[in-house]
Amino acid sequence: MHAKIELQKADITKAHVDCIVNAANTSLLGGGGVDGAIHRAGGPSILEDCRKIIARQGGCKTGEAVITTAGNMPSKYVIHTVGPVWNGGNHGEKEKLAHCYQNSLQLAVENNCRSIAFPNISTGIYGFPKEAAAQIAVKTVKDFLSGTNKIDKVLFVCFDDENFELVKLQLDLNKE
Ligand code: AR6
Repeated sequence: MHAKIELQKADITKAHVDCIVNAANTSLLGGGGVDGAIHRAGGPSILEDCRKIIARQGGCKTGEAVITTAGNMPSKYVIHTVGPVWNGGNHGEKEKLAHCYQNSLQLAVENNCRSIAFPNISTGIYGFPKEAAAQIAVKTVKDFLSGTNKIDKVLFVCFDDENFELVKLQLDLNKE
């Protein structure tokens, strides 16, 4: 594998990478959690870009991803992906969460981003169990990276200790 994977306990809006990923909702109009933090830190140009996307294609479906400016943040772009709402686990939640990571990485490559930071998509307001989410995040990112040399760095940015420890464990378990 060509790329480095790093883990941080931090605020993703401060990450110095080509693109940061937002855990958005299908409306793309903003919300709480990391979505609120990203819109606040980046400023109104992010919502302006979101409105253009809405005009073109409606919102964004669960598991899919779209790209906007990062406004005033250190990164160049925000990739907005919509994680699944946890609904017991028998409604395709795991597959949809994997699609979020795959589609975000694909969009990063298409936009010549060589470094990308992910938050723990769906593990806040959307209620996805954190351990399963960490497993899916690490496995999906590793699988993607094994098939490309167009990404140099993937950063997992965890906001809370529990996610940090769970992602750390998955990274340790999956060391080559
Ligand atoms: N940097 C990194 N991670 C953060 C930050 C931050 N600044 N702030 C929160 N987190 P959530 P979801 C973590 O609820 O579950 C929004 O209203 C947080 O600790 O932001 O996918 C959207 O508009 C958690 O681990 O996203 C949607 O409606 C992780 O980010 C809905 O929430 C995800 O928590 C999406 O829910």
